[in-house]
Amino acid sequence: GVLAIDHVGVASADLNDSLAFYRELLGLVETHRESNEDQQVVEVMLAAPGHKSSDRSNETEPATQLQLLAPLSADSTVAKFLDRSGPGMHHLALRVSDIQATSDRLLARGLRLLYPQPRAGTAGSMINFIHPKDAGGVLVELVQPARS
Ligand code: CMX
Ligand code: CO
Repeated sequence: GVLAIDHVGVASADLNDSLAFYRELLGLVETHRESNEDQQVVEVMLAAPGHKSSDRSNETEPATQLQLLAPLSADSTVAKFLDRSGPGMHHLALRVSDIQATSDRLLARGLRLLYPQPRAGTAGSMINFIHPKDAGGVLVELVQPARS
């Protein structure tokens, strides 16, 4: 089942602008950064200070994070989103214990997943997406974290 809200994805036309806002002005802490060639995005993960993901507390569960997304190329899905909608909220990511089991349950109910098999997500996780038309207008990402 769903364990937590893993992250909220925000599409950014300029990562430096977004970091000036969320990191410098609002004080969120950068926890991770990577390029995902498969998704054609650069992503920066941020967490509130004091949460485990920012390495400043003893909490056992990782915090919900903010995922800033910038396109690596013009054919990135995030580039298409920015062209059509401009920068802003892009997706809601739910952390699941077993992405295959969750996918099977959704598929059995007739919901559309975007990929036939999970793909590589942040930090070795496995991800898939529920089509926004089958999720009340929200692009919902399913994330099974890498085993720690
Ligand atoms: N949130 C909500 N609705 C969205 C959406 C979003 N992010 N992106 C598109 N839509 C809507 C469109 O507005 C459109 O609605 P209308 O038909 O009413 O206009 C509908 O979905 C279908 O749009 P489309 O043009 O057919 O599809 P797109 O080419 O825009 O692709 C999607 C949409 C979801 C299939 C594509 O963005 C995708 O494959 N996403 C999954 C991968 C991804 O988002 N990667 C980046 C994040 C990686 C990560 O989190 O690690
Ligand atoms: Co995401």
